[in-house]
Amino acid sequence: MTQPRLFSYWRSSAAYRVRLGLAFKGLTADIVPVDLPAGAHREAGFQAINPDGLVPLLQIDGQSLTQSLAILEYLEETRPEPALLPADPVGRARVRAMAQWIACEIHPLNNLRTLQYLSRNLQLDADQRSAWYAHWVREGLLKFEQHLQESQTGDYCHGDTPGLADCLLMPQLFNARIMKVDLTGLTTMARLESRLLRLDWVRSAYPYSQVDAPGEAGDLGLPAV
Ligand SMILES: N[C@@H](CCC(=O)N[C@@H](CS)C(=O)NCC(=O)O)C(=O)O
Repeated sequence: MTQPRLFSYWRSSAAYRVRLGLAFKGLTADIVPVDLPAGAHREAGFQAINPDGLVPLLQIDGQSLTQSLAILEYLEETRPEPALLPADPVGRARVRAMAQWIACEIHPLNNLRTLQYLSRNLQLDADQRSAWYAHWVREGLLKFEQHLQESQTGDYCHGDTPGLADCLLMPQLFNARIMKVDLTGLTTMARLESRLLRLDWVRSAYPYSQVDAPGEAGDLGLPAV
């Protein structure tokens, strides 16, 4: 079987989600870096592969898959073990709600093209742009924290094994850190994050473990992995 290929960018949170899902399932993929800040996703070569002009894109089983949540669900359906989703319908609904909280409520407000529109079209300066970013990310993470505190069921987002919600939370937290968002009070997720960062499969998917990552994680005060 041909090894999967993942079009990725080291600090793309949507690509990080898929790297986590693949690593969790014990799958290895060839990483094809797409340099988003340089605009590689808008060039003809990548557009021919993904006209959406977004990462991640996963080539697997002879298919080209887009949208990180759809990709993770595909992996779950085709490779059920280990499971990203709990067995019971209520648990699955809870985990999917947490995943969508990040994918639908937080991430679209802080992705590259949104931020570029703020500065290029609306002429916001760097401080205003950062304030936009920090506002929406902190507000979203506070709500996620509240969900965790009210109904956390174990050592991870749901129960005592990591799963889909953790694959969404880790990248959003990483991005928040890199953008220096105030994480005060987000104590439950900080605990989950440090627990997750001890796992080999998480470390292999971590942005600073990627071939296209620059410098040292320590430069940004990030947890060393
Ligand atoms: N909902 C999509 C989001 C994909 C997305 O926005 N990817 C970002 C990187 S995290 C991207 O390619 N951005 C390019 C741009 O905004 O121009 C998913 O979950 O896969």
